[in-house]
Amino acid sequence: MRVVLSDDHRSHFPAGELYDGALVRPFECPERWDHVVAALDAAGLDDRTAPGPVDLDRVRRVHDPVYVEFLEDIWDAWVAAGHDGEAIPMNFPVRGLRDDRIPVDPEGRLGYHAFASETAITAGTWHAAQASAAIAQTAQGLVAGGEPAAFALCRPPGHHASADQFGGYCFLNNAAIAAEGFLADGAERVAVLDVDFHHGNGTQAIFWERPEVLFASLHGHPEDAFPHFLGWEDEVGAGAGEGTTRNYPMRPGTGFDVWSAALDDACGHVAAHRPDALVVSLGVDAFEEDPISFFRLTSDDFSAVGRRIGALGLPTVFVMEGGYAVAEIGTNVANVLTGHLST
Ligand code: OKP
Ligand code: ZN
Repeated sequence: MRVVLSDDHRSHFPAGELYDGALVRPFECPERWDHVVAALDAAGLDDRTAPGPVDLDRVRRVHDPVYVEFLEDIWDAWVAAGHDGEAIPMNFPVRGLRDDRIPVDPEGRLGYHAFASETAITAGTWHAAQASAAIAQTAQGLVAGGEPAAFALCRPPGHHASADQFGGYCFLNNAAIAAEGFLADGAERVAVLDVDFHHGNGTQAIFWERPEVLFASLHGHPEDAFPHFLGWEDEVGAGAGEGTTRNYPMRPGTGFDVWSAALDDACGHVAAHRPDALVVSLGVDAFEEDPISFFRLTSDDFSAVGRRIGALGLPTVFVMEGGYAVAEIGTNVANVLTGHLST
């Protein structure tokens, strides 16, 4: 399996994540990448490819041009306005406030383009976000060109980013960008299967009314887990896209018995969609020891996840999302990929 990766992710690493009333070292940290690379080495997944330059025209098939411009210039605008610290959004156009005007002040722009406060923007964030999207695009191009599967080792992750909002450690929606890439390259139908512990709210919103893109997500129930305001089972898409969104919210303590039944069901919907390609939002935070999640998958279970996805027999791009048990993240990712390769 081809692995697409680059070192550019290191330019995004905020000093602070707002967590538990304090600024802590972010859970989403560069060592996650190091551990994944080490485990890929150990598993013999050594067919490495550097990404090409990001295709921003294709990024704008997913993201609002005004949002792309925001990501491009917010750091400079923030510094020019006299701020010294990292840029953290703190107030938002929620119920009762207007969301039909974009403020000029960088604090207002930040709030307009964010849905949560844990994710800081730094000098190197845009560079890393573009590199991450380029990795997804390059992996997608390899699979569109005939490779059976590729792994996009994206960092920062993407599935919480919507057309015009960042948050949950995500800026550009790498999985959605890969899915749109397949359509641009001639695919008629695409499926996005999101196995990250957290609901892929951004991906869901992007494809909500799109009949050609099936989105299925397995995640902690929004009543119990971030992002808290999307991901109920009754969300199935709208308009022409009604029926092409599927949600599997699950409760604290969920183990592989229940989780894998949901995966089977989701895979049934993927197969029924008859996609030309599959994008997997591959977070491994469903792991039992993940510090910010509450499912109980073991490292061995992740091999079975890879085999189940492989049984679909589809051209597949795996896109790295979450996973915060840093010491085990590599093993869990490698297990999915080797499980997939074994099919
Ligand atoms: C990103 B990805 C928990 C707070 C959650 C944000 C988590 C973002 C996860 N008390 N903080 O989906 O792995
Ligand atoms: Zn996650």
